[in-house]
Amino acid sequence: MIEKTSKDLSQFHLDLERKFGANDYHPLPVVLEKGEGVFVWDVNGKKYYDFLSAYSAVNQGHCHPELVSLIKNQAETLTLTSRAFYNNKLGEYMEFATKLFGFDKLLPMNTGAEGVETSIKLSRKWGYLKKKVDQNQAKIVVCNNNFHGRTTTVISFSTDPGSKDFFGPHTPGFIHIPHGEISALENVFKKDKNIVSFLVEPIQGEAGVNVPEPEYLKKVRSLCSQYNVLMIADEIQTGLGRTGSLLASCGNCTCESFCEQQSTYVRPDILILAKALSGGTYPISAVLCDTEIMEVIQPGQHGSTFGGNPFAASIAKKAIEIIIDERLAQNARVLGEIFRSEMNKYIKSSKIVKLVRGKGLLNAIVIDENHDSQTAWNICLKLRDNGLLAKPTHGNVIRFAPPLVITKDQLFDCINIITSTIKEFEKSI
Ligand code: IF1
Repeated sequence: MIEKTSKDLSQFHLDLERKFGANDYHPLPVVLEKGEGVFVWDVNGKKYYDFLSAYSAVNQGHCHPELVSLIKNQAETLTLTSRAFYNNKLGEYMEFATKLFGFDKLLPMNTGAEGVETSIKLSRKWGYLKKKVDQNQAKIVVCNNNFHGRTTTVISFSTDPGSKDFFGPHTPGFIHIPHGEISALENVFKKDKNIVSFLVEPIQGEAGVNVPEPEYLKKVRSLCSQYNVLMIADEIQTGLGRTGSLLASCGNCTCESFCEQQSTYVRPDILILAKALSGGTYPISAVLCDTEIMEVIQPGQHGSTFGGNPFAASIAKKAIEIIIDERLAQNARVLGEIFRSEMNKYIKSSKIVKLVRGKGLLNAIVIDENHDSQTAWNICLKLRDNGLLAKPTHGNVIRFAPPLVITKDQLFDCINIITSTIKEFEKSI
């Protein structure tokens, strides 16, 4: 029997999850019960800066008051109708989002992985109906070290053994190339006429926040056009302000006046959004593209019980409005520059941190490879003790991605926590 002791409430909840839950995660030992803006509190009342933002789902900050009041109101009015009927929220959201991102149509789903699945189905069917690829011959190009979700088809093209091994048989029809290498993309396009799409993360998150050279996506765009291949941008993590613009890849955003490098942005054929599309309140994803592609799916050929429900539709519209109204992309851009420049000053004298990389407020520090991956984990434990929550990603990399509502003063406070924690750690080794 697991009993609640008064000393440390965390242990009670940890034990419950460990005893009754699947062992599919290895969480940092901290049990949270409350969030507000950039902060979260644990069950003992200790306050932390959240430097993960639920993997960039909470860009708008925890429990954003406007989202909370809308949710309360909509929960009392209407939540789910299924798509067997129309509802009075979906159309307005679709109009708003398609106009904002510059596409004709939107298809609503729930999780990110479902959005990716949808883009795979769309591009394959487009390949058969429009590009005239022979039945069942369609191929999709993906990148090594990609992360696009956990469904059986999506893990079929993962290159991470932990994600895919023993879950086969795997879905065929995927070709791998290195991320960021344009010549590799051109080589496969030249060789294979059955390629229907290229699925790409503008910045690879799970692989350790790998930012390609600035012209990469532009070159991808032009190669895709040249070879009649659909460019699919998975902006599930990079989109909605995170990397300092509304989208990491798409120039068709409302912060044009702020996007001084507008010409470097490109428009994918299919755009996938999720995570922050709900401000972290509810699973909402969306796939956007033009009619020529979207029309390949007809009634009965795709869908989901919850996708496009009035609850989700009103949340998504508000979640995007908050990002625009509060200029969160602009904030991410300015504060991201400060973060990397301050971290670089510190790294010059650091014995264990090798570099900082990232864009906007999606950043990571790399720990010297002389230290094993336990080092990143141990640093995260110390950061937790000092009031900041972050999580190591693959290898010896720590990702830093606070909610985009973070202020400059708060950021400096956090830089101080991070650098002094690592200094403390350096002394102890
Ligand atoms: C986990 C990473 C982040 C994603 C991109 C699709 C999805 C994700 C680019 C699927 C999801 C998550 C899920 C999460 C860990 C996480 C992650 F470390 F694995 F890479 F965010 F950085 N495309 N990313 O990043 O979306 O179906 O989960 O809604 O716990 O596995 P989903």
